[in-house]
Amino acid sequence: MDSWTGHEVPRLPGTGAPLALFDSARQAVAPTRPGRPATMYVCGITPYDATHLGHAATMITFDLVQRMWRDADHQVEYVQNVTDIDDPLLERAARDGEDWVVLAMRETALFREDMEALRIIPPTHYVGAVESIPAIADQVRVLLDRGAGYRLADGSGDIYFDLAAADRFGYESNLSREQMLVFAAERGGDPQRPGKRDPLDPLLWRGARDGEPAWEGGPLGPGRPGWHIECAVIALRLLGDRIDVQGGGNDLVFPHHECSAAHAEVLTGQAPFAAHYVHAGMIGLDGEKMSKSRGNLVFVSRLRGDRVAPMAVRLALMSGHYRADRQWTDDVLKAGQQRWQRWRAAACAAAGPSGADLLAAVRGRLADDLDTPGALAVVDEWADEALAGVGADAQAPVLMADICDALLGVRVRD
Ligand code: 5CA
Ligand code: ZN
Repeated sequence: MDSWTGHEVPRLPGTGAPLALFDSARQAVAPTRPGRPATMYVCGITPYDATHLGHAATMITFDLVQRMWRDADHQVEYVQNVTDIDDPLLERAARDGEDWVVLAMRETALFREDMEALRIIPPTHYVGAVESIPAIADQVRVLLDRGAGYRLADGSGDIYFDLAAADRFGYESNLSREQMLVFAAERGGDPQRPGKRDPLDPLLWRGARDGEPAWEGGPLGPGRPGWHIECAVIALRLLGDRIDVQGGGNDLVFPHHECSAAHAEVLTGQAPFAAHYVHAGMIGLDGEKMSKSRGNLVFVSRLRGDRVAPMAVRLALMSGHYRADRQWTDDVLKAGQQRWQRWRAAACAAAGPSGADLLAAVRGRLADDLDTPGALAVVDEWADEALAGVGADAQAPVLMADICDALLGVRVRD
């Protein structure tokens, strides 16, 4: 499907810094060693509601990865999906008496607008689950043929992945089996379902049900794909057998990314599927994770409608570290707005402290597991000094604007 429209990213002088990121599998910060091209897959929205600040924070995180890689002269192939067929989407459409296709199209269009406003560099490929169904069905067939999938004997037509085929299962999330069972039940799995070989076996193909959309699956029978196989197949098709970064929010650590990796590894015979599994913290409101099911959402579009500058929203979300679960509050937004005003004023100063030093410091902070609080503090200090008339580098304000634009995605000059 169509991605959104990007913008020019200024080239910065000198060489970018090599990026290190925390990998959930190794539980450590490790350097990324991108191949040619650098490859990243990020789990995108299920479009049954508008983009909220949690989605925005996660998309900004991976936008920063892309910006750091580009700055270090890597060509980046970035794939993001849209889960445009899934139970929650169908349930919402049914609740509101709406056509699920129209609902998904509308919310995806709004997401694109929000991403543009937040200056997120568009993915190279923006891919829907529905348009990928033939490819997914094909790979489910491969898993079945290899004995890594089985059909439930209850006549439902449902096909499950056999975890016995995945000998490394658990390496990505590092969870105990007890924890896995809890998360599987909470996050779209069905550990209680009778007839499965292992309660944790994930669904590969859901047989057609009355009143639900279904697609031809050839030997699979009519139905629709499971969730984890969707992301595994889209990533493998467009990025190859091994990717540099698999990304998403930390609600996807298990079962989603564990199962996607298991599917991909059985299909390719190569492990690990991703060199880094990178997870953004959850944005919450009033002490709870922001989520569609809880309904405690702050929409990016609502803030835009209230004429809040998207750059101030972006700065507010970057004021915390990407891995930290954190709360959205009025004070966080206010601080983002004030910072943006100060930076804009400083970018118009006649001179300031060394631009080269500022560039090295911002690169250094971001290279260290995307330390945005550190990077913002470095720019704050430069801005305070420039506004106080400290420093004689007359080129620095222009370079400062380019640094904010290229590395942080924040435009401070009109
Ligand atoms: N379509 C699936 C992924 S394949 C999905 O999780 N969709 S979603 O709409 O629920 O979330 C889209 C992305 O935003 C995912 O990467 C998810 O991990 C992330 N996300 C969801 N809620 C939050 C939140 N409160 N804070 C931060 N990130 C979030
Ligand atoms: Zn996904």
